[in-house]
Amino acid sequence: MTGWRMLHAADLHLDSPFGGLAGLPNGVRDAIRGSTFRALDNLTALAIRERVRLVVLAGDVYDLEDRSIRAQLKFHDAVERLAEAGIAVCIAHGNHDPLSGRRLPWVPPRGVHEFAADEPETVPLHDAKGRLLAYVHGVSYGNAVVTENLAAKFRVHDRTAANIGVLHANVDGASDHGNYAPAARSQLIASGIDYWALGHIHARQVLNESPHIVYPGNTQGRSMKETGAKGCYVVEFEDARVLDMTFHETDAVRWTTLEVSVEEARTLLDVQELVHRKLDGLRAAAGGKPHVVRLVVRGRTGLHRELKRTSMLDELAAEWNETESEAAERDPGYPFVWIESHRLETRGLIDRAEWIGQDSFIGDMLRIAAEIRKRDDRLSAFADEVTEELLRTRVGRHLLSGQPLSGGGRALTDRDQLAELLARAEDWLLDMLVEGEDRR
Ligand SMILES: [Mn+2]
Repeated sequence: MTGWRMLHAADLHLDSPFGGLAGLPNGVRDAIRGSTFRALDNLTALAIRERVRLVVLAGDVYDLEDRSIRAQLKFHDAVERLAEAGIAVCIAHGNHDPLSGRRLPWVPPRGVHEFAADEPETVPLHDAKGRLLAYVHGVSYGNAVVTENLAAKFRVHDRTAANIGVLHANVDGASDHGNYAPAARSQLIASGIDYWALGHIHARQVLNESPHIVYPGNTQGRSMKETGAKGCYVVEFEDARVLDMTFHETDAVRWTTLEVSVEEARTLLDVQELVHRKLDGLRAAAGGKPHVVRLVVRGRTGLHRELKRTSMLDELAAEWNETESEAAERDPGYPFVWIESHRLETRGLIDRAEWIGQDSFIGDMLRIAAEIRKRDDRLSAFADEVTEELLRTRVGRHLLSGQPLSGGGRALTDRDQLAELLARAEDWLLDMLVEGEDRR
């Protein structure tokens, strides 16, 4: 029996342009601009440290068809370091880096293979003693728009060794990504491939195990749409069998949304302390990695109106960022936590019992809601009447966005979900109406 390891990464998007950084201080901006390259360095070091036999890269190594020279030089350098360490590298190009793009002349070192376009190629992989470990099958995009089912062309001819499929593809039509090289999961399962090393979808996901169908996600987040840890998988094989796989972080800057509840705060100073503590906590938790943060302050609090009226949160963010920017300026390795944007989503404390007894519009509204809540038939009548319409509106989406409710866009049928939606609608109206009353 032979145990061996493979590193699977995709969507490196080297030299991503990162729009909208113009206003940022140099230290922060430079770290973000350089992050895709730092992630590549982390990946290379990881492969060597983990003694992998093979690195597979499943497309979008570069960010644009018109790949930058800097990106190509850095990538060639990384691949050469891997080859020197005796690691085989197989590269399939995708929609962001098709073979038709502008390329520097480069003769890949021994043990490095770039798959050709259109028809899958098969590369045998051996260990240091010359024993066969695997067949690596893969295909690149010839141009940026490939709508053909490339996965259907993969052929397994020998199952005594591991069969690995390297492909940039949209499996089961994930709607938020371009539908390139569309393939069905069932088809991949039936293919005879033991491990599908996919790229294209930037969110990490394991679609199936034995055979494995895996998107490792991108190696570096590039905006608030790509939050959380980013990296790659190290896969452990025993002969042809996948024993285990472990996710490793490679990102150099982490994008994240930070929600801070200020329900326990009694004063604005408490709010500041809570927010500061959470921001510092981020830095500590990720072992000193810089962060770009979308800050959301929420919770029911007696401070709600004061927070809304004053610019306290704006000032807090500005002061925080100033300190971070100074530190990043002094030390390029400083793990800054940069507040990219902030949002106030607190709500006021409302005495429901007092309002429900009053002869007023608010009182009527609360009594009607209580009546609906009491009986299931009324609740479903309420649902029939409003949800279909409501969920098509901005208000409806707002009400749904607080917590995951399944059935977005469709009528809700589950009783608990309906009750929850009703409660949210009631809270929301109450907040607006009570504030309107108070202001008079
Ligand atoms: Mn991509």
